[in-house]
Amino acid sequence: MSRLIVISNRVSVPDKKKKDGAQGGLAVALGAALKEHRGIWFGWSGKETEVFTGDLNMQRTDGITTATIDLEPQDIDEYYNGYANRTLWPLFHFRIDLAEYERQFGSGYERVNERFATSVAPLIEPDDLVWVHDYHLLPLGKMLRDRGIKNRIGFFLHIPWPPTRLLVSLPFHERLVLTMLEYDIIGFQTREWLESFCHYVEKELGGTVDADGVIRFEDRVVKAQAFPIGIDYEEFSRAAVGDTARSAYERLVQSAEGKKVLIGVDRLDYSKGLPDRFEAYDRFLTQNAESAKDVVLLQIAPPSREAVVTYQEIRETLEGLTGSINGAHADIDWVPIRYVNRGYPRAELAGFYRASRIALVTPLRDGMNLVAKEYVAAQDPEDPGVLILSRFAGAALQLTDALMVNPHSGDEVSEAIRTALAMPKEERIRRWQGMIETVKNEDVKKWQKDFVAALKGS
Ligand code: GDG
Repeated sequence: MSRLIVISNRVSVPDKKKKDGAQGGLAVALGAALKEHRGIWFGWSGKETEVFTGDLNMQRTDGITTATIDLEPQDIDEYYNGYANRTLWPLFHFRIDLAEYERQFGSGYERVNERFATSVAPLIEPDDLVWVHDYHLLPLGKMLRDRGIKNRIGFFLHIPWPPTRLLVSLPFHERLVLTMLEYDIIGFQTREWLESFCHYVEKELGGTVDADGVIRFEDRVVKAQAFPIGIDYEEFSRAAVGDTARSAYERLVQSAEGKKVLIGVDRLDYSKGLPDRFEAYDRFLTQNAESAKDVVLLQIAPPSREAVVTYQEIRETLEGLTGSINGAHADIDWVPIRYVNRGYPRAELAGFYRASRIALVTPLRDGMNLVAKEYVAAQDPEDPGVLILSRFAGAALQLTDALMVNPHSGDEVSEAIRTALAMPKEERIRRWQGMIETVKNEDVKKWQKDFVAALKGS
């Protein structure tokens, strides 16, 4: 069997000793694939070094080999906080108003991709399969080819691919996409992002795309395909009925004092639509004064990318909104929004999901969104809650039994909250049954297997 070399910005190894299961499904799935294929996971250590040396820190943990490099402060500024998170992330989430096009970000991004390529290339043996992840490393395939790597190389994009008319606002967009055509296979979360990519290749580069997603451009042949990512259903649904989840469940139910809990769980990121969600909830409270005190919104929002100004701003906006909404509606014995700026262990999250009658998953744009799938997996089959889901999340193409909303419309979201609260148990069960089949069958193990099979060319 070929070895698998996984390359991503950061390396995250599943840690069995962590009883709370603090690891995400992605780390678990990639970890399993690496174990099976005796592979190596390569990426940035998350640490700084004064001068880049390219020295590899190799470790073997629980059957998985990791290799990491340290980066210079300037690399982190320009590549990670700069081009990845201030240029590509907003642009790829359709926010050209927030995208910053600084020339040094672009050169820092290329420099760090070169550094990745130089450091990882010596680890790659002739039969290895190479799997590159996400927007931090779009051009890595080309840089590996430049170093003589002839192996099968695949790339998976975890976030949306923007429409051509937005992507062309990026300086040197052609140069960036051309580097991607050095991969053998390119994976997207959904058909929608796949189609946007193919549209760009045809309209801007003059390449051709056949019905099977095979792209031809000059002497290159690249397969493009959708591989919707899932969660580790087995692990998560088991966690939802474990001891930790049960105490978290009890804690939330008791503190809610008979009120129905609406839950939101999101990294604190402007793509997740949190201000719009809070405003829609405010509208619901105003329009439904009689039932308002029967509900409470728990919003868990761990901080993210705090070095980037737009992330500091979204935090301030939410603090202001929470204050004004709570100030306007609260009473001495009730506060409508519990806004929590911290993360919880996964098993506790599972208990919180199970204790919540409604999940509000309303991103303005999202590659997939795993929270929607986790919420479904954590429900009690006899008395499941209702998923209110943004039509702009990749997950909306799969979880078609959710209550679908336009997250920009406060009226629509407020109406969906009312509908969800009044929904008879039979309808909740029927919708949940439709969704759980997908969550169970299209899980992260299937995603990983499908991608690796495609990468092998089988
Ligand atoms: C990117 C794409 C795509 C959140 N709060 C806590 C916590 N989380 C976990 C959730 C979930 C994960 O973080 C978030 O995953 P999402 O898919 O919702 O979103 P992104 O972080 O933006 O991920 C996205 C994904 O990549 C995978 O391809 O679906 O579209 O943007 O698992 O549970 N976990 C813990 N405590 C928290 O408080 N332990």
